Amino acid sequence: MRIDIITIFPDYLAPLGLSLVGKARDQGLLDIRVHDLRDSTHDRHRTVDDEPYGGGPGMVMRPEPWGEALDAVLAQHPDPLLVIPTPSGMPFTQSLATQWSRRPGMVIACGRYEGIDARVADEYAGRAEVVPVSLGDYVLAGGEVAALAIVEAVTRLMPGVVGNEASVTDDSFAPGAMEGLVEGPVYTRPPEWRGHVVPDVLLSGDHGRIAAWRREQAERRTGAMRPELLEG
Ligand code: 6GU
Repeated sequence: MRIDIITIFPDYLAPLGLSLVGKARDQGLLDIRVHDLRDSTHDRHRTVDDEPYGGGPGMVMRPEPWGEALDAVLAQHPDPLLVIPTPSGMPFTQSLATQWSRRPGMVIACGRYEGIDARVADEYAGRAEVVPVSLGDYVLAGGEVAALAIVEAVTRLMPGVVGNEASVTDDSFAPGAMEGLVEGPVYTRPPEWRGHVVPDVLLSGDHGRIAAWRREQAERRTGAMRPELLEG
């Protein structure tokens, strides 16, 4: 999979050299390229922002650098998907991560300030699938942290990126037996730690009882932490 990320803070994406994603890059499963938006400016101060038309606080990212950067990068994508992280986007879900993990690649446009001039998304809607996405109902200072989250969620679903396939299919939010529930508690050795014991059932070797217990724990935790998931 080919992933291009455009940002004014390329160093923010350094963690993509680590862990599962870093290993997948080393193995040639993933081709991630991070681009500095300021390389697509032509003024002495490498300006990427300006005041909002209509007034108001903060600054808006100018369309011209985005146009130059996106023209160059999208031309290298046969089936272009343009992801724009923004708190005003659609929720980024496991379902989107699964769909995107089956694509040849994506471009992620990381905005800062109050966002990117809206004409940029309009311009590329004719040439790419443009998807504004949000991680949740809070405001980050820019799209870079969201890009890290999206790349990790998508690429760990690609064949060969996570060693144990079951650890992907058993995820909270993965389609399957526990669909719609978050995972319950997990335990490993030792059987007693600081007076806290591992539930007996997990040591019983009775796979039927263990599965039933895990299901009940998942329902209990979902009710406590995410009651809205139990509606409908
Ligand atoms: Cl995707 N971007 C920004 N800037 N803030 C967010 C977000 C994204 N998701 C939640 N808050």
